[in-house]
Amino acid sequence: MIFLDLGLQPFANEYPKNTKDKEKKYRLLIDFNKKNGVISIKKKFQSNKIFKKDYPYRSSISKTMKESFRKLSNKIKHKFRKNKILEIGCNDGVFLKNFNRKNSLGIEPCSNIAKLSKRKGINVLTEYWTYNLSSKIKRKYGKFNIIFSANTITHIQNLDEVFKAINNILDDDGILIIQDPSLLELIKNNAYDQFYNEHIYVFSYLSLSKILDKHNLKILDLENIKDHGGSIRYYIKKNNDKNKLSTSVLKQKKLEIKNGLNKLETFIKFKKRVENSKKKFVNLLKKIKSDNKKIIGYGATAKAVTVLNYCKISSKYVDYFFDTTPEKQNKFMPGVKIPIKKYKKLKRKFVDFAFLGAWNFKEEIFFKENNYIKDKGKFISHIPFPKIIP
Ligand code: DWN
Repeated sequence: MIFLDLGLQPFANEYPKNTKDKEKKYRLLIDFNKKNGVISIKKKFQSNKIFKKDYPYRSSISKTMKESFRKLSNKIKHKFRKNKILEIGCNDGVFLKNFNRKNSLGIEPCSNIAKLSKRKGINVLTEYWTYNLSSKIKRKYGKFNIIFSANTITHIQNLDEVFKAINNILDDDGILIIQDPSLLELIKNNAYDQFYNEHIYVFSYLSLSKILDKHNLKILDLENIKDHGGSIRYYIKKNNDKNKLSTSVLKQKKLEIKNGLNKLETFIKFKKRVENSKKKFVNLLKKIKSDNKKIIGYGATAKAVTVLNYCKISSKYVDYFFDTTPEKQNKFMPGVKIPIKKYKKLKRKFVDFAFLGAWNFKEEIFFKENNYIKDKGKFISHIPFPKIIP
């Protein structure tokens, strides 16, 4: 059942080089599956249409994520004492660089990004995650006792194949660790910008556990983490009656039921809040511009592409975006064609307001821009509702 229409959208990570470049567009509709509670985008794209040889997103681009993956690596080494590790969607090696190169393997289909991992000495296969690939890997490397995947599984259309392939090469006693944005946090934060062509699914514990059930996999433990505006890290094993569910799993299940994640009404209420958010955001920008102030964007994120195109915000409101990613600089925000410039520290002389495209890194950004804040520079965030901060 479709509950939200975010309008005509371009592909999030395809930054045009010129304002006249033609872009592919699709209608971004969000669906609630009454049977299993899965939230997905209606129009689903195959991985090879999105993750190609010039993918611009690098996971190591923020200190926050580097630190988060470093801490997880230490935990895996000390708590699980398992040493043969496979990562699905290893990006630039931000996680695997913390492990012994001999016992680890990364899968990354975007060749430009895989190259960055290889430069760190990591063994990487530039391939899409499929059942055939898992069989090929099993023949060459055997099974793995840790399989990790961050912000990747939700990007692959065929979940049955994803988990069949994982089952094929996970040791009987192995652990699958996956982390992705939490549906509960998305709903609480009105973070509708987590929906775009790459985020095919947004999982809740309730929906993911149902999908895993079919594959004889069970979530035994989970952690709510701050990554990407609120994510859940799931610890999953092959189903075995001896394995007990942790209290955190039971707590999450209760919380999601209490917050109605299994009911369509919850998402209809969410849709109304999203529509309100759009009105407030547009009015806020209009008011600021009527006072002759300058607004720029901070972080040319995939999320910001959804917001700008849904709210129809062009360079009439936001002059340009700053971004630290070389692959995005000197290009334009998809759809609305706002220029993206190489990042420079914010200066009050040039900027009155900065719209936080990368709101998920608010703490890191505020720390970096403390002089701008001291000089009474302001940020705008649409999360959890449009407002000026501080
Ligand atoms: O799931 C996905 C997530 C993990 O990454 C992908 N589908 C695509 C991507 O989504 P995103 O673009 O919304 O992710 P981020 O991590 O919020 O992007 C941050 C952007 O902001 C990067 O382009 C780097 C930039 N940035 C910056 O310019 N200055 C980030 C920080 C912290 C900064 O200080």
